[in-house]
Amino acid sequence: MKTRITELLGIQYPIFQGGMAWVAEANLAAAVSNAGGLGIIAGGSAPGEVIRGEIRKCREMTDKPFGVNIMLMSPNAEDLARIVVEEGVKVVTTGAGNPGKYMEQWKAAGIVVVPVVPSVALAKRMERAGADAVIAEGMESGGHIGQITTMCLVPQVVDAVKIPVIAAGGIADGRGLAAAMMMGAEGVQCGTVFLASPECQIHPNYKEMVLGAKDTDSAITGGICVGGAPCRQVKNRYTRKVIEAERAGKPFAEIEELTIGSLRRAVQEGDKENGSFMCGQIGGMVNEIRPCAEIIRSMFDGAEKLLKNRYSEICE
Ligand code: TUI
Repeated sequence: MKTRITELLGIQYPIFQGGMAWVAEANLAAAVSNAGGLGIIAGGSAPGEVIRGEIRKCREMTDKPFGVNIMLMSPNAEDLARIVVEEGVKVVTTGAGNPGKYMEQWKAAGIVVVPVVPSVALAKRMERAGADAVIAEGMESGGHIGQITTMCLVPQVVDAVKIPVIAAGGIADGRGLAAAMMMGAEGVQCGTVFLASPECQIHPNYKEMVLGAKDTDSAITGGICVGGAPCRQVKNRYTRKVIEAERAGKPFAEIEELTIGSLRRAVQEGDKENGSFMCGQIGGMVNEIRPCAEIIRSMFDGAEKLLKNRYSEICE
């Protein structure tokens, strides 16, 4: 499958692995890149030097392109913005904010910049600021989300900008990929499906939570409290406690106290009760552990068959 994204990045398949904080480290990123997609190391909230180490490790594990995601709400964003330049990273994706102030230094370094956008307005702003492409991420996604679904967001962003659009949120097989391409996307970004890979280094309990989740098993925290960031994860004691506190109108600081360390408790400790197991709504369809190469191959094989045959199947 050849699109402006495969051409721009020199990759075989137009699929990005989402920059999942605490999750997406060198092993996962290298596996996705070696399989022909674009692996991404998540900056998350880790110290800059830790991410520098992951970048160097990833380079040892693959000679293919890979990227780094910078979470703009994180205090490490400034450091990471500099480190990606120093380390000669080829692709930067951003999330949870507007990367405008870093754009000039990244473009001067020849970095391909691909911000995640939750709305048409931000997509347009990013195009004007010099972004090479945008990732239109629907609220089906795990983690920090916007308000619009992938089905509604992707075609509206495609119509609003000239740069390539990558669809994210709710995509985990050939059907999702084919649908995204039909909406005008030139690539996809997937997170949840890669959680269920042997190369993903999360606690085994996290994988169990994803494999066990049904379609309706995610909950959004931060959806009510003022100043909060809406965040989707698998329903458990943690989500019940946070949502209860929000509904009771508890002070922001008290709610924040509950959320601090919750992603680490999921990823590293596998604390099924008190962890935040970020996972998209498509988790209901992710039911087995498969290597990244197999995930990618089956998605593209499936999409290719659909895109070739579906018309004649339904339009006789
Ligand atoms: O960033 C994500 N997903 C994430 S970040 C994360 S770590 C975290 N943990 C707890 C609470 C919050 C975050 C977990 N998952 N996805 C990309 C994304 N970006 N989703 C939404 C946005 C976004 C939101 C607002 C992008 C830009 C934006 O701009 C606002 C503005 O105008 O500045």
